[in-house]
Amino acid sequence: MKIKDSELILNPDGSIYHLNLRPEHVAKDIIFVGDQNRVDRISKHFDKIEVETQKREFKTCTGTYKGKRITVISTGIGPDNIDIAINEIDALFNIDLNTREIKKDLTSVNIVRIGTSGSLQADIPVNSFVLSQYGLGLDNLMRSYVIDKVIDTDLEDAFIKHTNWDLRKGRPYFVQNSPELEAKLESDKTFKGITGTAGGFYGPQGRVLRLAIQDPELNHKIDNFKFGGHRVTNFEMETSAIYGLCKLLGHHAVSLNTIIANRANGTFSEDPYAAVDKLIVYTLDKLSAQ
Ligand code: R1P
Repeated sequence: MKIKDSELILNPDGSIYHLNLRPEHVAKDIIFVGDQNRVDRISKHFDKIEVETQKREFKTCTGTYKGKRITVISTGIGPDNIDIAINEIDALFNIDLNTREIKKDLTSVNIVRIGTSGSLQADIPVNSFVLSQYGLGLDNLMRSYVIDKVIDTDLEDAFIKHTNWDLRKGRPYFVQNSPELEAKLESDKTFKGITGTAGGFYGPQGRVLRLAIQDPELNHKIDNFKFGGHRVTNFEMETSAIYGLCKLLGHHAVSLNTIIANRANGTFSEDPYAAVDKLIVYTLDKLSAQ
């Protein structure tokens, strides 16, 4: 069935609406970053640059690192941008943009997020790396899709009970990463756990400046939630949307975050820039390894 012009929007040069990319511009190994400036900090390590483009917060560079073709895309802040980035990347691979029909043979890509994040656990210090085994969506984005087959409802029910979660804020959901991609990216340098994805930076992550928050005890309840050996390690704003959309569309995803703040003991990295650079080189080497 042909997808209508209003639903799959293309630019005059045939590129997809927000990302400004055509199918030949994107590698099957894709790195997501939040900050546009982080794209150059990754691509400066490339042997060769093939394509660079930017529209709004979506800045892209495709090139090779140690012979491996990799695309880096900045998504800006938040799960709403992840919805755009992953749906459009999937369309570039799995929808024929000329006929506007879904292809018969679908392609699966790898998506690795290199992000920054705040730790909720005192024993996961600033400058360390966290690999998210699950994304915990506190943001509602995935509730717009049919997600029953990709969410862990046992974790969900236990979390709602433990935190006495107010369901007027929506229903939290848990989605797993790609264990195959985790095996490629893990090492003794990576802490592992559940990453909470919030739909905002202040109130939704329990930060109080001038506004009172709905549940001042929530962060503490989240940091002592335990289920089957899992605990919530960190907070950021993209992982659960990446995991949910990739699981539904058949792509592989892992989120890696540098811890720049420790919310449990109130510390902040003295050099977050250097800490992120270490995660960049770590990830490029792991992704390009045979
Ligand atoms: C908030 O400051 C932003 O930083 C974190 C959060 O997820 C949010 O996007 O990640 P990035 O550094 O990748 O943007």
